[in-house]
Amino acid sequence: MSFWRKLVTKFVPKFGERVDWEALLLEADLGLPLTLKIVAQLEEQGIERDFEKGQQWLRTYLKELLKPAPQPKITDKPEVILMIGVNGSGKTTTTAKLAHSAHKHGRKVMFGAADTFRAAAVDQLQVWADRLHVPVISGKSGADPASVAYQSIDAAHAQGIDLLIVDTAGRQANKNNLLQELAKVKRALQKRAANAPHHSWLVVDATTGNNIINQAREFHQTVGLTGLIMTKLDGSAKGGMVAAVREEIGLPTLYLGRGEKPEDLELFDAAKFVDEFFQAA
Ligand SMILES: Nc1nc2c(ncn2[C@@H]2O[C@H](COP(=O)(O)OP(=O)(O)O)[C@@H](O)[C@H]2O)c(=O)[nH]1
Ligand SMILES: [Mg+2]
Repeated sequence: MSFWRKLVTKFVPKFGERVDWEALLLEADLGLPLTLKIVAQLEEQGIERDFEKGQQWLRTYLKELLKPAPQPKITDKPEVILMIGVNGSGKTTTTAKLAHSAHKHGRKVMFGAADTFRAAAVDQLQVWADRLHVPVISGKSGADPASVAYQSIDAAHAQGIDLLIVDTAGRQANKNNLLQELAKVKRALQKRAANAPHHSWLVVDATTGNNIINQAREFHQTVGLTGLIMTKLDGSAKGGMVAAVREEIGLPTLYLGRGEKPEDLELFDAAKFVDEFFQAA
């Protein structure tokens, strides 16, 4: 049974009584502000008691809300993506997936291994780089991530790279250190190319549910994000948080991760996502 069906069974009474939209939408991970806004609009239209009508309206509303924001056309070389997110969210795996996809378009890719917090992190990126034949610029374990980032953009310029993807750490002694470190990495890239990074993408794990909104807010405040990538949607996670993040922070979802292999990356398609969200509803 789809998760939405389960929720419907739980929150929508069979006869006459009020549908508990608020509980239903919160359980679907839409977050409080968006939930309250939707409930108010259902009531305003007088369809809050008609579940089928309400659900139909909600589908259209979510498709509209999640419509991808037009992405700027980047002509700089290299185009630089900064990968951001907490430990284990899927940054390194997504870095590999993005390289795989760029290769299909004939682009030359390079990785910057700015997760110097753990030696294993550099090794993990190196394994992907070897498999995908991508050059990597990395520092020693414990090296300054900002200097690795600077070296990588410098090398990418020198080697005529089309796309530089800078992988970063998701952990530090404390959260504030991590945020400051990311801000410093960003400044280092800017020193070499004023428009870099062209993209600062937050990678979040769909299974972490509600906490995603707090992560997005914090990273956005300090680093300034331009897009969201949600991973691990191949599991039981529902992904309603992409709507909460769009509503509360204005951040568009760009890609979805649906597995651990390089090809398991999907361009975000709002209509498809919403249809799947309500699957079998
Ligand atoms: N099932 C699934 N696993 C994923 C996905 N993306 C990443 N992973 C796994 O999640 C774990 C952490 O990923 P990693 O890229 O190392 O996260 P990082 O710490 O943010 O760099 C690894 O075991 C990955 O294979 C996904 O879309 N689906
Ligand atoms: Mg990593």
